[in-house]
Amino acid sequence: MSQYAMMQTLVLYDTLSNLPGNNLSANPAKSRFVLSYKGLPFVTVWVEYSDISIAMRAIGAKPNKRSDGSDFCTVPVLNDPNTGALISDSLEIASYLEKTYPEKAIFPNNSESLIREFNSTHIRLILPAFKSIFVRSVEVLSPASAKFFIKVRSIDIPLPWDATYDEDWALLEKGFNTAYKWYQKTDGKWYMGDTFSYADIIVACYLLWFKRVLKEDEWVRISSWNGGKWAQVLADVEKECGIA
Ligand SMILES: N[C@@H](CCC(=O)N[C@@H](CS)C(=O)NCC(=O)O)C(=O)O
Repeated sequence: MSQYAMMQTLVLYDTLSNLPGNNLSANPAKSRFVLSYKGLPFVTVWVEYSDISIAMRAIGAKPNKRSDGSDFCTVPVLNDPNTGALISDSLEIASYLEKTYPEKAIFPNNSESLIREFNSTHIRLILPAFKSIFVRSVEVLSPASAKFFIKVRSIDIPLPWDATYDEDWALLEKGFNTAYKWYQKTDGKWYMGDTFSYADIIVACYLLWFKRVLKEDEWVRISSWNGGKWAQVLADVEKECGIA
């Protein structure tokens, strides 16, 4: 019998797209990968992007502030009926799951604070790609969600968005070259060498978002960089987490 056979099923709130299998966003994917890696029983509730804030507020999720000062709620949100916890934010969810279900560590060797910093550093490396990724994300949302997405995301990344800016692609390649150098510093396929961690989940979940929304030739371009490292990292992490 599985160690979690007596457990109640956890609920992950994620956002909906028109793509087969629904999933789209990187942050909820991080939580899904952790739940799956730890072998925890969970179901996903899919929320229309334009309804996330209202729906998450209604279940009591903690609000955040947009940079224009307005309140909003985000996904992922995790509800754990075994403890009564209701957690917002992918990093807090990872931290909660690690503390509550420590088997199959995602922050091995006390690496949580370092990996928290790594999360922001990695986002900065891939930020130049966001205009392209936003354009493509809009294409797989419902009309109402596409309109809402443009309204709220352009607060931080102003319009116009274009998926073909050569400068953005050059900056993105530069960011991946840096990430590649860091991977090369260790002996083994993971960021921490032979030791799998949440750092690899972070890298993979942004790649998954790119792969899901980009046109095929755009994804092929990313996958060709650094000797095919990025398609390989995504495939390795999916396998390690028992996804796909
Ligand atoms: N720091 C948060 C960011 C989550 C986030 O930005 N979620 C987006 C979807 S990926 C969202 O819910 N946006 C709703 C909105 O802006 O109204 C995390 O890591 O969970």
